Amino acid sequence: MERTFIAIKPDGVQRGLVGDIVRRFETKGFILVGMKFMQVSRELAESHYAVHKDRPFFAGLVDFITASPVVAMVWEGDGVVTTARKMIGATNPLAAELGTIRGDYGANIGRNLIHGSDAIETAEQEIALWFTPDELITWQPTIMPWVYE
Ligand code: DAT
Ligand code: MG
Repeated sequence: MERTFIAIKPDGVQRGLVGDIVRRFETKGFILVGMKFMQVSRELAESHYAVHKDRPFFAGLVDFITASPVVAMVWEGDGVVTTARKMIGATNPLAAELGTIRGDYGANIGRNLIHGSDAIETAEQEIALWFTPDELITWQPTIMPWVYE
């Protein structure tokens, strides 16, 4: 089944929003297949955000993501990449719809709480960057038939 990479950024952890954010993905019916609380190295941050390396905000972004621990996760489900992006909301929290994570909790583009892969191919690359295969668990919740036809 489809998988996506999600990370609760340092501001989400510092503000005590880990539980709320995880709950949203759980209650939606997505399946957690990997999760770790970690301090991000500059090397990992620069690889993860390599696509933005020439943007003016790149240095600040790497400083921010390495400043304090994050919660890195992999979630699984039909259409999880696109739906997780909808649940996260627009990049700028001021533009994000209320009801989304960024729309409900964010007030600044440089403190937008959470990362989610933007496409299936990106998700595969990001999962491989952040997790080793043995850190991912393929399993089926016993409630599965009541969530997936
Ligand atoms: P997203 O996280 O929604 O995929 P992105 O990939 O365009 O957004 O940018 C990655 C992160 O970089 C984003 O979450 C916050 C930061 N960022 C993007 N645009 C920015 C800007 N104009 N000023 C400051 N930070 C920005
Ligand atoms: Mg992005």
